[in-house]
Formats: sequence, C-alpha cells, structure tokens
Amino acid sequence: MTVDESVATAAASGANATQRFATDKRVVADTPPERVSMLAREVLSAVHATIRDHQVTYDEYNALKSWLIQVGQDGEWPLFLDVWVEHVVEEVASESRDGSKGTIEGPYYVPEAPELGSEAWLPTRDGEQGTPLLFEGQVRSVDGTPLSGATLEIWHADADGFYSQFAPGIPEWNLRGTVTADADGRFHIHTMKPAPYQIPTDGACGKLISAAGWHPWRPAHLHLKVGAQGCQQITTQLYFPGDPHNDDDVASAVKPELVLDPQDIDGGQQVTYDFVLDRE
Ligand code: MBD
Ligand code: FE
Repeated sequence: MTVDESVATAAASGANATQRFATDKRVVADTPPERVSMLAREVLSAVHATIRDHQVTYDEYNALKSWLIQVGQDGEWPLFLDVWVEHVVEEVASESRDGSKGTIEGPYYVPEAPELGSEAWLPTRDGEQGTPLLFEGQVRSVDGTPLSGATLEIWHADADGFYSQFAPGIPEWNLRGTVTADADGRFHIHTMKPAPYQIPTDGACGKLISAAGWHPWRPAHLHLKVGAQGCQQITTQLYFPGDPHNDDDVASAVKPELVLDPQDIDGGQQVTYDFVLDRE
C-alpha cells in the first residue's frame, strides 16, 4: 500500500505502529502448545456462540472478513488491540502488584527517549501549542523509601493529538523524554498540557466506530513508565479533571487514582503526583 507521508492518516500512523511492534524486543513466544490450544479454542468458542446466539448471516460474515483484512492493510492491529483488548490484560497483570495503579501502554511508546535529568524540559517546537504544565513528584517504594535515580519515561500527544514518530512533520523526540529522579527520588517535568485525543477515524478502527455508533475519543493523557533498581516498573497514564471523556474513554483506560489535581500558576498549571513502586 502507498502512504502519503506528509499527512497524518490512519494508514501512516498504523504502518508506523505496526513496524515498530514487529521489531519490539519484548515480544517473546514461549507459550506451551496445550495453553495455545486451550486459549484458541475458548476464543473460537466465544465467536461460535455469538454467531449462534445472534443468527449471524453470510452478509455479516463477509463484512467481518472484509473488515479484518482492512485492519491489517491499514496497519491498525496495534491500535485495535490496544484500544479494545489491552485494558483487560493490564487488569489481570496488575492484580498481583502493590503500589501505584497502572494502565495500558497503547500503541505509541518508543523506548530510549533522550535522557533529560531530574529537572526536565520535554522537547517542544517553537510555538508549541497548549497550556504549560509543570509536573513534579517523588518516586518511592511501597515501604516509603525514596527511590534515588528512579527512571520516568514520559510521552504524550501534542495539542492536535499527534505523537512524534507516528505522525509526519514532528521532530523525532518531540514531547518524549527519559527523566532520572534525583537522590530523593524527586523529579520536575516541564511540558505542555496535552489535549483530548481522537484515535484515527479514517481507517478500519474508525469504520467500526461509525458502524457501531460509538465515538473515537480518549481523554487528554500523559503516558509514563516508571521504574527503579529492585522494583517492578509500572506503565501508567495520568488524566485531567473535568475532561468529558474521563468517564467514557474509547480505550477503557481511566481509573480514579490516575486523575490529577492541577493548580493554576503564573503562566500555566502545576501538578504534583507521586509514584509508589512494588518491590521485585
Ligand atoms: C493513544 O494515544 C492511546 O493512548 C491509546 C491507548 C490508544 C490509541 C491512542
Ligand atoms: Fe496515548
């Protein structure tokens, strides 16, 4: 498929997300055949039951087949899975972990963003739109020990809802960075408040949304991965109070503990949020 690289399209951001996932070092396949068989059977049984219960027709079957092909052609498998499936995987994974809540990673994480120190200015363009935001806090372990040198990877969309490296024309590391907490586990991050976010609507996921009468919105959010020596890393997102989509996120990834409480300050907003990490 040819993709016009100069405009933000589902096919372009999907192709980027698919490409990146295909080379992700975290993807390992060591599931034993008995478990693969059991899981595949159960998923297929759920599909068969839906067809029987709702008397699915050949027209509907063919529409599904054509849509599934389209998801792949648009490179939207990462988007589809992270929006409609990942939240349950995260729910199960986090049941056995104490400390701060996490939520889904989504399709737009990039590892190894530039290191910016403990007082960090995320890279922005001249005239970057949005409200300046100072986000600060402390990283501690569950026993209360400040975690010196904890690492916070942060990434978020710009005021138009675009992520660097997934939409065209944005500097490589715009609004992305790796922040290292100081000796007291404290960090100070200067960025721009993100805007509410619409998942791409011009591809197969958008087609499902309009065919079902759903909406494509996620509330404005910051993505983070927070880790430290001897502790379990958390992947999380933080949200802003009053966002109309905090209660109906298309990706079902909002939890009450993840909504920030920002204050107005000179020239923008400030917010404090501490992270508590479970031991390994
Ligand atoms: C996003 O920015 C996102 O965070 C998720 C989960 C899905 C699509 C786009
Ligand atoms: Fe996101």
